[in-house]
Amino acid sequence: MAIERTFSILKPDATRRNLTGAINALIEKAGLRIVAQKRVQITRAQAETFYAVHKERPFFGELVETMIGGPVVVQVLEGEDAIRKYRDVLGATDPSKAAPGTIRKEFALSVGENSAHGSDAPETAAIEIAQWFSGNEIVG
Ligand code: RTP
Ligand code: MG
Repeated sequence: MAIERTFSILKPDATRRNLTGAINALIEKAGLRIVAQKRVQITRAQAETFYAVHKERPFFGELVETMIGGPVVVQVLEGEDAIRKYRDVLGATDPSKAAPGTIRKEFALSVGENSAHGSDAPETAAIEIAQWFSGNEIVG
């Protein structure tokens, strides 16, 4: 399996409850390396662009409001099979359906406040990483 990079966001519900370290511990325990990380306040325009794939969905407005409701931590994670592995560590979108030990089972409050995002494919990972980090901010 190739070494990959994926993009992660620790969402406002996680920063608000001071859970970024606890989530990072699960990320690192899974064998993923945090090769870039910064805390930012996302603008409305950035949130709308980031989740543009969902713009026709009924939850889009609520999703944007939630993502701009407080600071987030954006990250690049590196490791073997990183995209799939991080999706496994995140668990199901709905925390009530997430497996024990996953980030969303352990920490998420609801579908809307589900603590973290992970890219879903190599193409989206590349786009999302480039949207948030310049090359010299990523140190593998
Ligand atoms: P993410 O993109 O944040 O990693 O989450 P995901 O792939 O597991 O789920 P996705 O289908 O991409 O949905 C993006 C985010 O929208 C919110 N959502 N709300 N109310 C609802 O039915 C609903 N469905 C999705 C979630 O916060 C989800 O993470
Ligand atoms: Mg998604």
